[in-house]
Amino acid sequence: MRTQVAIIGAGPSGLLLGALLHKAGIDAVVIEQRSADYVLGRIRAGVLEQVTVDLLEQAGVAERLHAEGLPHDGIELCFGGARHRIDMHALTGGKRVTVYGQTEVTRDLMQARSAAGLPTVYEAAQVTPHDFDGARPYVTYTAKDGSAQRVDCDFIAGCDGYHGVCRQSVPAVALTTFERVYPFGWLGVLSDTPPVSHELIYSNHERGFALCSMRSPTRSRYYVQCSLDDADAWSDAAFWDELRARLDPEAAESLVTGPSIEKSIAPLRSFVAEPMRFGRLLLAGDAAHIVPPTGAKGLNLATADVGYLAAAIGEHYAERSDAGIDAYSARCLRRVWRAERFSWWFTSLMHKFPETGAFGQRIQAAELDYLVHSVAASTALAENYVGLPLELPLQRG
Ligand code: RFL
Ligand code: PHB
Repeated sequence: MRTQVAIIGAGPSGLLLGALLHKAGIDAVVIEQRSADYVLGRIRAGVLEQVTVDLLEQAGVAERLHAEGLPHDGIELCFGGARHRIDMHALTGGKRVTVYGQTEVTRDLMQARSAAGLPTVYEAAQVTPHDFDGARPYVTYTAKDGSAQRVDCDFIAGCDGYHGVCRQSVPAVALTTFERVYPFGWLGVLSDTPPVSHELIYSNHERGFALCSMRSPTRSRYYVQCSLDDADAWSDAAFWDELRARLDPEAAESLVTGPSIEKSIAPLRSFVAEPMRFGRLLLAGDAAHIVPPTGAKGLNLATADVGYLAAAIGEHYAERSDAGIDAYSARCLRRVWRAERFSWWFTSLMHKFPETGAFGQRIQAAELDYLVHSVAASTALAENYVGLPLELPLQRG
């Protein structure tokens, strides 16, 4: 098979890239190692920046997002037994975020892809990128029926997440990686219960961090900071008790509990691999960088990379210019490092770090107090939370 762009990975990065390239008249094949149901079963991010919404619109897949997504103008910070609202909308001159699950984004992209008859290969084994340092790269894989397949292409997009094959195919000497692993995880629970508050609550508590989020007016997503043990060790009752203990009295009182639909522990990590381009292999999303989820930046960084990448590939074909491809890595990394900084800062501010002791807790309390009482400090939080701009004209092709 021959295509212009072979996309490895059918997560949000790969599917969105496929949709944006299709809009620009560029052929792509998406090759995914898991089944479509498995990909849809992963419960992950829930908050979309305006940049992500704009890109989904540009890709023509924002109809349901506009109908069902929940626009949020603020977040609440809970500490010292009380909640304090950060009015992001007022502080950023009218920007907001949209609460809409990654599962739904992925479902919309999958449906649009199959409705347009675009090729996606699921359950591909031994997916391998080849010869990306030359002019004729290709990807090989074993199809579900056991047959050996080869896709010749102009570019390979590595959208295969943190554990994917693309970054691992790059010679170690060509890569520099930066990493911080946090000594705790997040235990997440999804439940068909009404959210405790109509905005997200990020709580700093001496027992540890907690987050109250949602997927819809009838479905809640809650997290508590935990040790990296097995999620099975947590009964639903133990989870609800722990969450309640970390909220202010009013929220604790009004929290509606119910059976968990999903319960899992996610480790927290900051990670960046530089550069993001090796000849004709371009990495995007979690394949190149990971942030701890505290600032809700993971998915949004992935879509921003893809925005830059789709524009760069579009420029290659429409204008016969590789300026965008050449600038791709540096452009992404500038924005990536700013989001890494924000996610690290927000994680450090909100979580319990045993090693910092009572001094660290007092410093966090002082910073939170400053944050909610200083317009300058809350503006910096709001500006980063709603998302930094993409330095690119988005509408092309
Ligand atoms: P994904 O979503 O990991 O998709 C990569 C896809 O590539 C496939 N793949 C391969 N395909 C072919 N061949 C191979 N060798 C392959 N290896 C892997 C995988 O099966 C998968 O389908 O990466 P992408 O598209 O870059 O999207 C990034 C986002 O998914 C990610 O940043 C966020 O979900 C991060 N994240 C969260 N972000 C938030 O903003 N808020 C959250 O609450 C949040 N929770 C999470 C998360 C990430 C998690 N991970 C990665 C463990 C919770 C978890 C558990
Ligand atoms: C979520 O709804 O899953 C979510 C929201 C905000 C975050 C992280 C996760 O910062």
